[in-house]
Amino acid sequence: MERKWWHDSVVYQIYPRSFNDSNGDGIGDLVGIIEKLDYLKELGIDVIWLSPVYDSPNDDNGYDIRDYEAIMSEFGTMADFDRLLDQAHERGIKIVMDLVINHSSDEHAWFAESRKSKDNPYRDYYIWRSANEDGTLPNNWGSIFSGPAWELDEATNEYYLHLFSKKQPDLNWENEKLRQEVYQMITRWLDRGIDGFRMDVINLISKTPGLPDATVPPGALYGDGGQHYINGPRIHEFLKEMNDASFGNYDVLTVGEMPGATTDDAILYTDPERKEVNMVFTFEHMDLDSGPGGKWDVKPFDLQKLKENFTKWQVALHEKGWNSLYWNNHDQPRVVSRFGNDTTYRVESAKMLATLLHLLKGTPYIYQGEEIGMTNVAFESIEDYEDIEIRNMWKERTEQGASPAELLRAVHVKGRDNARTPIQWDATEHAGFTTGTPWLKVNPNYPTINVEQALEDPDSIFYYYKQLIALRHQHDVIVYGEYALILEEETDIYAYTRTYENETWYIYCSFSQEEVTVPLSHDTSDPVIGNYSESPAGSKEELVLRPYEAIVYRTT
Ligand code: TEU
Ligand code: CA
Repeated sequence: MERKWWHDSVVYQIYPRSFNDSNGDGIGDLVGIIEKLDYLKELGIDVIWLSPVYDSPNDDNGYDIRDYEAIMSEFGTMADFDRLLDQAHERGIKIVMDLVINHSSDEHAWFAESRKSKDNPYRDYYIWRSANEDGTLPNNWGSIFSGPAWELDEATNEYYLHLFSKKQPDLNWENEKLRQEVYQMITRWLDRGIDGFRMDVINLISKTPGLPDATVPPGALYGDGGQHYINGPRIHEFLKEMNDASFGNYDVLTVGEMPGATTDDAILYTDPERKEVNMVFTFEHMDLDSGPGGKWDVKPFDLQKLKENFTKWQVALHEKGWNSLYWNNHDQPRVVSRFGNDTTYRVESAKMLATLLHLLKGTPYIYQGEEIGMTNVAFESIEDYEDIEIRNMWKERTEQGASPAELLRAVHVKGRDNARTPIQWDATEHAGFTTGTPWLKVNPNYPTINVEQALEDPDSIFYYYKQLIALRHQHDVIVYGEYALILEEETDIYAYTRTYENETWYIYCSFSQEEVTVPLSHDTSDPVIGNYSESPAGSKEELVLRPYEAIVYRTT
């Protein structure tokens, strides 16, 4: 496998709105990020992925872009951006931008033109259809943010497609002119010196021609349009074309966010020979605790399913392609609350989960606050939530007669705002995030869980992440070693090996609150890293793992 700089890199995702506010308006900003670059340098990460910082009316916090080549005024100016890029580069940190090109904002100049008339030169930049003869919507697809995927625009009495909110009309990738404009925009950012792109729902850009109706899942209000837009008919052609015309000519990182991509799809997307993208974000492990009713249909976490899923991805992409590794992002609940234990064993389980993920093969992504073990939040009132996905879901389901108490419970477990509460920098008011009023309330646990505390405590989650990142930089076995699942039948343990040349690493991770004894087949005199300060008990044949223990051995 040809070595690439992003093979042994660790990425840190910043959601700028919630990261650090430098001017007291309650909203994180670019200067706020610059102020914390030394903190990230201390952690040891290689790359920052910036969630969107482009001009936006913020219907979906920047995932609705009004101008791809201007900076959101709340976040600062283009000069601030260039300074951030320089200051990061000076510290050896690269910057990857979010690229949201499945849709734009309805306030984008293209859409303003497009909606004016049916013969406007920009009409075909978006997906317009008239109602069916019987007056029904062009098709039965639902929006991912509730309601139908079509919105009537009165100026021309036609509907436009929006897979997300009404303020996020889908771009028409069938239009060659639109595609070329997008590629030129991408190239201008690359020429500005950025180091790559995280590509928002990029496998949704090609829709089945004719936009046929989709099957309606039992109990659902709308058809599951995903059948006609996930990994659609021209997706590989478009990605290859984009790669040729833009980022393929630069030594940058590209990661496609790809709901519904299987390992077979991922091999096609990430095989370097095919020149599409470097890696994808799969959703499969994020969907393991959801039932057939979707993300709000909360199911208990099943470790055996996680083991099966990670193993499938590790094995499938070993020879060809590349994995990305993540527990968290701005759309997902906090992992320590989700798969760990955020009460009695918060520190242990956060470190255990970090060990499990960071010793796998692929490029790890850390989401802001994960490195100090930030947890989910449970606001008492729906009014305290800002996320459009939560708000739209709430409106639709309460109108359908769902129980508000049950919905609120689901929001507490799965809502995206769990990840978006401001970063807890210290124990002062509003967690040191802002001197004003934060745009979203801080998690009330900030007096105990915060960066200042973590930096003072040598045993903190922060310093554990720092060690894991450093290990990846030092050991090829982590970067390139072959993966194998071991102790498959142990339902509370995730254990695996990594082997490279003559070296094998053994990774043991316990998800149990009790002690668990597992059989041993190797020497334990040389532990690499673990989340308890004393070595575990046991013998030559057995290892006794304490609650949420993670321990790593190596043999050569
Ligand atoms: O997310 C895509 C996506 O599929 C999510 O909306 C996901 O379905 C949802 O969060 C699960 O609850 C990307 C961005 O990461 C997200 O923040 C945006 O809202 C979305 O695209 C639209 O741009
Ligand atoms: Ca601010």
